Amino acid sequence: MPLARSLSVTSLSGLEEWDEEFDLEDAVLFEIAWEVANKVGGIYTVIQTKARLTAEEWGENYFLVGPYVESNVRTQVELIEPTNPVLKRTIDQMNASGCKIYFGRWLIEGSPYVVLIDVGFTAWSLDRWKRELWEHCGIGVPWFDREANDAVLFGFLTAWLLGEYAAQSEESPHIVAHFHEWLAGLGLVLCRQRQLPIATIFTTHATLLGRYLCAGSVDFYNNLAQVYIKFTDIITPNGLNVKKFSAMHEFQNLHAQSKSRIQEFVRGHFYGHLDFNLDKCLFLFIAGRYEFSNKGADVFLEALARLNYLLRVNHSDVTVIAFFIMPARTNNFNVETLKGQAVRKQLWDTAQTVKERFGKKLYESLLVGQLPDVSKMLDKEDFTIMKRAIFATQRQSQPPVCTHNMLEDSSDPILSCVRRIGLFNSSSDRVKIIFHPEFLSSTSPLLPMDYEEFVRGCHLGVFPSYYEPWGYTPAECTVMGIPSISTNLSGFGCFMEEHIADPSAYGIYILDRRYKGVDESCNQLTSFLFQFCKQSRRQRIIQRNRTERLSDLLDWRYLGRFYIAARHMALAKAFPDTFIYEPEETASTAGFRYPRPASVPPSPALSRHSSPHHSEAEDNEEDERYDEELEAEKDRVNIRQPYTMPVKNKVSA
Ligand code: G6P
Ligand code: 1S3
Repeated sequence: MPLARSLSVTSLSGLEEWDEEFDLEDAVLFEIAWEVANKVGGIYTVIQTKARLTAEEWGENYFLVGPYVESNVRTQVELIEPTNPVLKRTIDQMNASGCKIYFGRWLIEGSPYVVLIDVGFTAWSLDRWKRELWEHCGIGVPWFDREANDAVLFGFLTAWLLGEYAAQSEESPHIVAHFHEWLAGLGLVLCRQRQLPIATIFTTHATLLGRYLCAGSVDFYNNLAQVYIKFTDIITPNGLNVKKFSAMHEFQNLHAQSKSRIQEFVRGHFYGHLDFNLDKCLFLFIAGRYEFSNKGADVFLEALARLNYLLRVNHSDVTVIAFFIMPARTNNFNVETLKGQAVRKQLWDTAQTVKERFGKKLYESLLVGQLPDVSKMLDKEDFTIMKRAIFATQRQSQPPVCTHNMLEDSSDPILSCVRRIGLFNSSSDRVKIIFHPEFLSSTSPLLPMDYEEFVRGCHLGVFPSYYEPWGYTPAECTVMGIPSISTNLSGFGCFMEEHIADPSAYGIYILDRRYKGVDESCNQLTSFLFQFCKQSRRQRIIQRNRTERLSDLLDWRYLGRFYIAARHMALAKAFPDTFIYEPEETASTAGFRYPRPASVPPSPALSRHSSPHHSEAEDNEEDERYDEELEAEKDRVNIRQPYTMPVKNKVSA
């Protein structure tokens, strides 16, 4: 009996409402990745954020398959008995044959089912499976490579699972198996080699070849034609689960709250050197896998040195603090950094003590009906406590560039570059650097914030990547209403360039790294940064509003359609008698374009300043004008409906 499932995609501002009903028959979807319930990098974000939409579409017939990692399961997964009788028989059969397979619900939005495979438990089969791989597929795997060994075990076990599921089914089922990245890819190879009756999809998120060639001295992009031998059926842009706040400006409030926490950290880090105005301080950051040139940290540092020069010669009162959040090998925080936060805490405690003593004297005075003698409110002891606290803020050295003790300090690429360009956090520098070689955590004694809170508190994310198939970091900034810089060599940058008429007006700066040399790209980046520093607070607020309005474009509710099209394509190829694929499904995904914002001035520098010289009346008048313009922009986006989605997804045999 065919099961009818309906998918309803709610209206997105400016993007077409998409409501369709289609019949997936008895199809079952297995989505297989090493990062299912196992955070390693960006693939985890893809799977985890997409789960809700996919679960809505496939319901009880959607299974994620990943590795069993006890610590992850303890915190993220509720183990249960398999609900689907065929899958239960499959797992029971495999467990009876020497495997250890678990079933549960992943406790994330959408609560998808997960099948978790303990690859270590079947490690005794490794040599046999490697031999089979060599004999049947001509693929050799070195014996000492842990990652490759895991990939072999995971691949054989997933192929076993899929084959067993097909065998246990009473009628021939329509199985779609979607594999992510090479760590899961062997499963697909084996499905094909064993000729399992399964529709298969493979998504690559990055290639090792590209990563290594780009990080080396090869002119990768000019030789792409020679290394690129396989074509791609569909490009599936990565989406996010966009959180909508009931109050439109809540994300602006969150920015202010998180920024004040970063400011608190900066007060400690720069103790004794707080000779800059924190209210005029802009927080920039780069974050991600520590691949110095692939992620563009080299270009960022160079541009920061040039920005420092520009801000100095222009006597700017803006200070830029650039955070580098990239994990490297360390042995914990360094003493000077920890001391900074301890000194700040001590100053705070001192101020509280003196305040209490002051308050007590004030109270005593009022009790006897007298106004206090203000000159006697602070006594000698108060001054001693305060002087001692101030003495503690003296330091001989500059505020540290790096928050941790690096194991490879002398050869570390960021530190070596900082030494070369001389950005040592001295008083005369308008650009300061903080390298935090560890991912952020809300339990850190130094900067107790998780990544999302930190991003919200910053002003600009800078991701000048050279090799970046997609790049989640600028996308995450966008949905939080934080402007960012990406490049036309990143999937995200190209996607935004294609869909937005004037990206920089929306706080999406796209650096040209494709047609410009490194020096020219550095100049362009410097110019973006310098222009950004020249914006007034009001201009930044307006820009953040525009940035946040792009969220819909990055929502899985919109981007999920590419995955849906991929599955239809795979089903139609494997089961042509039951499913057909309409090529318009993907063709219809092109074409949408956010128009230039109606209120945008030709350049942000031409927008008005939030200067104290403005009268309140002027401010109100301008506020109203901007509000009207912002409304007008929204209307302009809303009336554009250029999409036609497929209506015919399936025909029965
Ligand atoms: C948000 C808050 C405002 C605050 C502003 C600071 O918009 O709602 O109250 O003034 O952030 O912006 P800035 O770009 O200077 O951090
Ligand atoms: C890859 O992770 P990376 O940082 O090694 O996959 C991500 C998810 O698809 C993608 O956003 C990124 O560009 C790739 O490089």
